[in-house]
Amino acid sequence: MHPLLPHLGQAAGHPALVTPTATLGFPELERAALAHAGRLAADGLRPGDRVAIWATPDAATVAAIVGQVLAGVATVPLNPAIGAKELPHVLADAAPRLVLAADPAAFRERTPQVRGISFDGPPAAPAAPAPEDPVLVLYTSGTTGPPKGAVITHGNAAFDLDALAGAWGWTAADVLVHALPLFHVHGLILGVLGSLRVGGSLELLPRFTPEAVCDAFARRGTLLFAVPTMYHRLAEHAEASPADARALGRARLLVSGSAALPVRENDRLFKLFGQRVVERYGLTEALIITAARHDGPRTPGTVGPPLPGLDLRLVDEQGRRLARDPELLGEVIVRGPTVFSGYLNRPDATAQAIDAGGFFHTGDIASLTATGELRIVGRKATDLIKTAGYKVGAGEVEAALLEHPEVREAAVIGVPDEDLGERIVAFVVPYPGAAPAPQALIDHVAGALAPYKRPRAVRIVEALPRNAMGKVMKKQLGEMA
Ligand code: MLC
Ligand code: AMP
Repeated sequence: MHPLLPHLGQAAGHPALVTPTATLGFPELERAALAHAGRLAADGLRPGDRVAIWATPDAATVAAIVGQVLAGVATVPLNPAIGAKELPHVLADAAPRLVLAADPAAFRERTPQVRGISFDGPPAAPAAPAPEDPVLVLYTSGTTGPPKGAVITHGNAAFDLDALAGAWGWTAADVLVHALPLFHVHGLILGVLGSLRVGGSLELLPRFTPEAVCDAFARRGTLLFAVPTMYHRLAEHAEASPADARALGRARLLVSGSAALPVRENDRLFKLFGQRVVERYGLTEALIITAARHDGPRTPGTVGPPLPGLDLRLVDEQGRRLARDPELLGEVIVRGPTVFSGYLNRPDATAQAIDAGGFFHTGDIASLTATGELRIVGRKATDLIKTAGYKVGAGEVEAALLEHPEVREAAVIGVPDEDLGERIVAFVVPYPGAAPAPQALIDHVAGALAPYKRPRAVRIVEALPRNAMGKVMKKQLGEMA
């Protein structure tokens, strides 16, 4: 029995994975995964090596990732829409032994070394990973600089998933529906590894549309994982389609996370679906650290209590622990088995993020309610933007804009948005005589980084508001936007 995926190979009586083109039971999934692992071993890969994979949402990609889990090889998932500037950085930093894709032809131009996933290897004997062995390297943005690779271990994932299964009564009887990308914690660890770990059924939708999600619930879904932008679009859809509202309302549990769900939206969902969405909070480096329970209070505006086994605290600017008092705001810090082992090749950044006591500093500002639920109110750094559930550093967008030949200065902010939570807006000062078209600059960022990092609006200005020190006053930009 594999320590992370104990149900693999067991006859469950229901499929492990359903996509529009494939249905795999646990035994079939294990066979495919072991054949892939065998092929990797025959190619000389050893536990601890890294393999990058273009994270397209299909059964072959999931089976390959599972095979890599069994082989003890760490997976580096690549966003299929990753930009031209970011891809070389990730490949150089992660230095994967192989780059794989379910459809290699689609990625050959960007990665000439890419290979197809093949399930014709001699079945491998699964490796027995230790809890501290890496399972995934997930690239995540900071305020400035290129994304860093967060190294997540087998132990991190197993502990977190068990805590969430406990909080949500998540069992083999559940059918999880998700349409999240497979290159972040939410879709890959919670969605894919979580469903397989509890032995449930995973219905993986290759692309999010409200219709496809409601249809999956009309057929057999019991559990939904989605970001607030998806819930917003589901609400818009359900208001016009009562039958779909009823289908989703029959869900056992609707879970929201990765970004703030406004109270007003939460109430709207409650009216539409007849049940309160369950919120949970986390981040790439510490996985999910708080969650409302299926049988506990679901207080709008809060993200539930800390998961059992984690030491979560609020600290003031001097690092002093704050008492549990709804009036006291502090930074969330957390210590425990879900905290990652560090950033790949970045001991400096790791030392900055994890203090001497082993606490990871999240950068999120929150208070604790009298009943111990976390209420997130903001972020320490204004230069981190959450848009449609994706984290984007203002600095990386500014750097991409500055590489455009017509851009002399650039400043990027997040502006509140009903659909996206925050919308990326760029202010650009062109070189004298230049007149860049806003759409050209938007396309430039979408191509250099990834479409989700593109500004939704670009304002051409003569100068940026700066203080006496020459620093751009982003608050003023917010008022201008
Ligand atoms: C538009 N597009 C462009 C473009 N303008 N492409 C290139 N250049 C341009 N200038 C394209 C987009 O690529 C996309 O293409 C289409 O237009 C629509 O884009 P969109 O409106 O931006 O997004 P959409 O496809 O509608 O997706 C919305 C969404 C998505 C909510 C489904 O944002 C999403 O999946 N978010 C989830 C993020 C997530 O999983 N976060 C978890 C992080 S983990 P095309 O071809 O695709 O149509 C974490 C920890 C935790 O946070 O706690 O969970
Ligand atoms: P990422 O690095 O992409 O994993 O994003 C992590 C960040 O998303 C956290 O630091 C929070 O700022 C934010 N986040 C995640 N879940 C929630 C939530 N339920 N409510 C508010 N913010 C959230």
